Amino acid sequence: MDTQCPFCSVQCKMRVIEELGADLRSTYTVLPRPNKASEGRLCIKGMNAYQHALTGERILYPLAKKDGQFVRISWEEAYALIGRKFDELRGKYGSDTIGVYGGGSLTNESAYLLGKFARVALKTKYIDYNGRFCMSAAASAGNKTFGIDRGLTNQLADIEQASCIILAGTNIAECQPTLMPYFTRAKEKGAYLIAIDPRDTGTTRAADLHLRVKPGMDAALANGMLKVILEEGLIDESFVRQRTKGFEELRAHLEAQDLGQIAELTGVSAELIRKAALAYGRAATGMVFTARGVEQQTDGYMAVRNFLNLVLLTGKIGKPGCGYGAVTGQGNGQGGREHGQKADQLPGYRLIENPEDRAYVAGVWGIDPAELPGKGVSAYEMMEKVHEQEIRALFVMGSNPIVSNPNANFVEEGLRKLDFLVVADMLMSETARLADLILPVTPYLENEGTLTNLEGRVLLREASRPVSGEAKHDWQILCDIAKLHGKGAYFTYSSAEDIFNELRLASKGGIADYYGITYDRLKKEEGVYWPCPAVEHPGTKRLFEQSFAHADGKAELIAVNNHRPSEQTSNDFPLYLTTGRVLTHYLTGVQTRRSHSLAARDVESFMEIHPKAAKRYRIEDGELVQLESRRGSIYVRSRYSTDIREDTVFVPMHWGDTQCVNKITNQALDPTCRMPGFKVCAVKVSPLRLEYV
Ligand SMILES: Nc1nc2c(c(=O)[nH]1)N[C@H]1C(S)=C(S)[C@@H](COP(=O)(O)OP(=O)(O)OC[C@H]3O[C@@H](n4cnc5c(=O)[nH]c(N)nc54)[C@H](O)[C@@H]3O)O[C@H]1N2
Ligand SMILES: Nc1nc2c(c(=O)[nH]1)N[C@H]1C(S)=C(S)[C@@H](COP(=O)(O)OP(=O)(O)OC[C@H]3O[C@@H](n4cnc5c(=O)[nH]c(N)nc54)[C@H](O)[C@@H]3O)O[C@H]1N2
Ligand code: SF4
Ligand SMILES: [Mo]
Repeated sequence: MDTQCPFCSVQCKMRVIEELGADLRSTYTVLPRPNKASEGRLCIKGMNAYQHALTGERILYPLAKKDGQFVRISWEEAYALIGRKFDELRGKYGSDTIGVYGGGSLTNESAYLLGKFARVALKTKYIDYNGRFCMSAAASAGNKTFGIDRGLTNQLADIEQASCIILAGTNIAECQPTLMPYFTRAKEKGAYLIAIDPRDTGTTRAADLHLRVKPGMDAALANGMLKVILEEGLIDESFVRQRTKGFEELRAHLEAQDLGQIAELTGVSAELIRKAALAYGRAATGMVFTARGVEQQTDGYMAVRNFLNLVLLTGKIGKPGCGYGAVTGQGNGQGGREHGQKADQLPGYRLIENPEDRAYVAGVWGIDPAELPGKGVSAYEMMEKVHEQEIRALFVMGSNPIVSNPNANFVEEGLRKLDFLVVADMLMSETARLADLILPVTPYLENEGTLTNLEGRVLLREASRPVSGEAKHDWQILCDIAKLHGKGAYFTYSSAEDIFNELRLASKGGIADYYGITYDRLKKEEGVYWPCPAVEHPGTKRLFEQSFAHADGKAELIAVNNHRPSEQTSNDFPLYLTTGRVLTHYLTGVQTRRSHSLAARDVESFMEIHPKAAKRYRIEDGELVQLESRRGSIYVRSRYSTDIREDTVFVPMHWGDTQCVNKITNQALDPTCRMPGFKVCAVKVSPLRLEYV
């Protein structure tokens, strides 16, 4: 079976071979397939992905909760229940009482259809998706600065042409492992690698210079580097003059910065800040990458903008070996944010509040623009609406919100108040356990569709394994429910390709223009880069060679203040907690915890703590500890490590229940993009020993 990995944004291609033995048991062999992004590599998660897709724990039939227990029902019963409940609640409270919550693992076809489903079939304004927690800071910074948001402005092949590379808050070695050779090849050609991370990771170890920034202080660190670049005359003046605006304000702001003070704020010495700035500023070519370390902050939008200032002031963009990358996270983190599952968005990156965009998309959908709802609210704010019972029914497709939202206890409390919770998933997630109705869906081996990788390369995921049990594809479920609501005429697709052809049209002329991309081309061309406005168009490998996407063709510079994280440490909560990922698990772990080869490597969560900090709080190595914030507590095992700053502990996000780190994270949101500050909160830690219980 030729297919594509269901996990991260590289979207490595693979072949899964299933052989039936004499004992009628199947064995599986997984082989990487050559492809321009992964170059024929696979990481351990991809190698073992088939295990969760084929586990005996797959949900294969619709399940309804009766007296606290799930019982198998037929699809007819499931749909009748949805029809009855949705009608009843809408009759009482209006259409906006139903919320729709999507995900970046959905194919482009399903993500597109989910947006149409919410607006046309349910007529609700409340739709958003888990990508809000992932890409919203970088996406809004890219849109505002460049006029377009595509993860990488360049193709991956450009990386080895860069002579200086900044990796800020990105742990590629564990999170996009098959991309590491792009960076090691760049190093072999003489590139200088700078990593910015409060911890030592596989990625920082590959770097020539590691700036161990204090959590949440990236904007200030970038100000320090910008100041040095300004003072040393390393600005590309003709580029700044011709292709950007806002320089004078930025210059005045930078002149007023004090490097000593920035060193203090960031915990990185002025010498190291200078060293990094000179290396990047003097290099002939260079690329900057940011990921969630910089972005999942209450100033994530502005922090990214300051890294973009760095790119623009040095003119390092739109040329071979020069560019920026927001390292996209989920398999379809890119496509998932382009085609309308975001609260304010319509397909092709159009805006739901823009009258021309509304008219265009309504035309494609065959409805009156006045019928389209307005914009809703961001993912976490939807959970607040659930709490307030403004949303009384929630339809979740492709996410596990009670584990992935910040302040997870509050989110769980809210979901328990719902009159009706429907979860479409292939596995029993923590959120599915709370559902009134679970709809079984197909995993990657069974579900064909397109996904757009971190480069903006649209790829066709083949899927030839027959559907297991009574599972259905996400898009089929949406079409069936639309029919229930008398909207079947707008949802008459018989294949993913049918939906894609409508998506092409709906995105035509938009920022993320897929019109020129067809299934035929995808089969022949190993993927096509958007924007691709015509079938004859080759696709856009490198953005901004001539101009930026704003009407005047210029990129926007902006002065960024030295923000501090919204929650600070105190006597009661003396340590910073930062959160993130490990190599073997994926997001809330619903899939990877069911893959025995992966689960065996990391069976439970942990807290990485510096031995000196551990001594202060009487924590032994390997013992269970209680980690407490102003919002709750979790229980994890300590792991001594000198890889982390003494003022910071790290806990991965892949476990639920008592190890769900989001029970203690902070729900404060970035004011612009509504990204939660997942990467910094204040905690205290104490040993969990009998004597203390
Ligand atoms: N193995 C694995 N791979 C994955 C995923 C997974 O769950 N597991 N998820 C996928 C998804 S959806 C995403 S979004 C990506 C995420 O990819 P990344 O963003 O690379 O992953 P994280 O571990 O969340 O954070 C990256 C680094 O940021 C650092 N960091 C923490 N706080 C700060 C800070 O204040 N400043 C700076 N500069 N750095 C900080 C952390 O120590 C961490 O090493 O990975 C994708 N790939
Ligand atoms: N503390 C902390 N919290 C974080 C983060 C962090 O770094 N720190 N990172 C944030 C980020 S970047 C992200 S992306 C979010 C992710 O947060 P979630 O979206 O909640 O995480 P997943 O574990 O991917 O949940 C996906 C669910 O959908 C199911 N699923 C997978 N594929 C499909 C499909 O094709 N169709 C359907 N219907 N279901 C499917 C899976 O089985 C799983 O139950 O978490 C965020 N939360
Ligand atoms: S998890 Fe990412 S790097 Fe690993 S095989 Fe899958 S797509 Fe490739
Ligand atoms: Mo993500």
